[in-house]
Amino acid sequence: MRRYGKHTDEDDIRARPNPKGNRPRTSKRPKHEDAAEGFVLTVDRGRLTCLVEDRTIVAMKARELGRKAAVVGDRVWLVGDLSGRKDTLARIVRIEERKSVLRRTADDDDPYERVVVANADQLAIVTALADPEPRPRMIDRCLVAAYDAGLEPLLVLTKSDLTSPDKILEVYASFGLAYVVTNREELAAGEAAERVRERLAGRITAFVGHSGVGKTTLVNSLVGAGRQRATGHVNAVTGRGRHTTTSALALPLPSGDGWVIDTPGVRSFGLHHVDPSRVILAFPDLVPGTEDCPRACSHDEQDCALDAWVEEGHADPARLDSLRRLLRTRERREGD
Ligand SMILES: Nc1nc2c(ncn2[C@@H]2O[C@H](COP(=O)(O)OP(=O)(O)OP(=O)(O)O)[C@@H](O)[C@H]2O)c(=O)[nH]1
Ligand SMILES: [Mg+2]
Ligand SMILES: [Zn+2]
Repeated sequence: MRRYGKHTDEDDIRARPNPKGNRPRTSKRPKHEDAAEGFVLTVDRGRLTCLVEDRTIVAMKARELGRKAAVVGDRVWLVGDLSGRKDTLARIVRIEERKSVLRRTADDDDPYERVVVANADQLAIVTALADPEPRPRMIDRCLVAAYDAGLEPLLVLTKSDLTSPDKILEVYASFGLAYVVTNREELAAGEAAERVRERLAGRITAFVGHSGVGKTTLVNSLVGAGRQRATGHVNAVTGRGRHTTTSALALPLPSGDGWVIDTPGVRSFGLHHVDPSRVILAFPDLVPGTEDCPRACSHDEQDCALDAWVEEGHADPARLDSLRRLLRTRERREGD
C-alpha cells in the first residue's frame, strides 16, 4: 500500500505543482457564470461521473481546482462539453461547500486521510450476523466515525437467516441505536428493501462495512432493476469476497427521494483523524458512567470512574474494553 505523509485526498497527489510558484490564484480565477451544477456519482482514476439535470457527464477536475479533489456525493460546477455524449469530457471548476465529510484512514497510526463520501447525512453500518463473523469493534469504529462526521448512524444487520441478531442487539439497541435486520428470504421478497427504505427517505446514506457483508446485495434491492451492480461471494478459505465492489457509487432511490452510496468493503476503519476526546460520543451507554471522572479524564487512566461503574454492573465490560482499545490505538498517534 502506498502511504503519504500528509493529510490529503487521493487525487491531490496527482495535482501538478504550480510552475509559477505560490502566487494566489483567486484573483485570476474565471467566474464561470455558465457553469452547470452536478452531483458526483462515482470516481474512477481521475474521471468523475456526474449527474447534471438528467444526463450523466464524465468530467475531470480543472487545473484551477488545485489540490482540491471532488469525491462521491460532492456538488460540483461543470463547464465545457456538457452534452453527455460518448467520449466527451467536461471540467469541474468548483466544489460546493460540503455539509459533511466522512473520513477514514487505513490504520489508526496512518496519517493519510481518505474522504469516503461527501454530503452524506446517514451512515449505514452494515454487519453480517455470520459469514463473515460480526466484529463489534468494527461497529464501534464506524460509530466513532459517524458521530465525528455528524452523520446519523443506522446499524444494518444482514444474513439473519444464518444467525440470530439477538446478541448484537442486546448491546446496540440498548442505547437506542437505530437498526434494521435483513435476511436472504426477505431480500428476495423485497420486504427487506421496504423496511430499509423507510429509513432512507430524503437522505443521502452511505453504506460501509467489511467485504462480503452484503452491502451491494442490499443496495441492489433498494434501487431496483436496471441499476444492479455485481456482488461477490465470500471465499471459505480466506473469508474475503470475490468480485467485490471496487469503487463508491451513488444511486438514486426509485422514489426520487434520497440517495444510497455503495462503497467498497474495508478491512478496518482507521480513526487517525478523530480527536480522542470525541471517541466516548460513540459509547452513549458508557457516558453516564463518566459523571464521577476527574476533569478532562481520558477514560483510559487510573482515576477513570468507568471501571467501578462497569464493575457495579451498569454496562457490559466488553463495551469498556472496546472503548479502551480504541483510545489506546488513538493515543499512539501522539508519538508519530
Ligand atoms: N445468507 C445470506 N447471504 C447474503 C445475504 N445478503 C448478501 N448475501 C451474500 O453475501 C455475499 C456478499 O455480498 P455482497 O453484496 O457482494 O457484499 P458486499 O458487502 O457488497 O462486499 P464488498 O463489495 O466486497 O464490500 C453474496 O454471496 C451475497 O449473496 C443474506 O441476507 N443472507
Ligand atoms: Mg459490494
Ligand atoms: Zn473517565
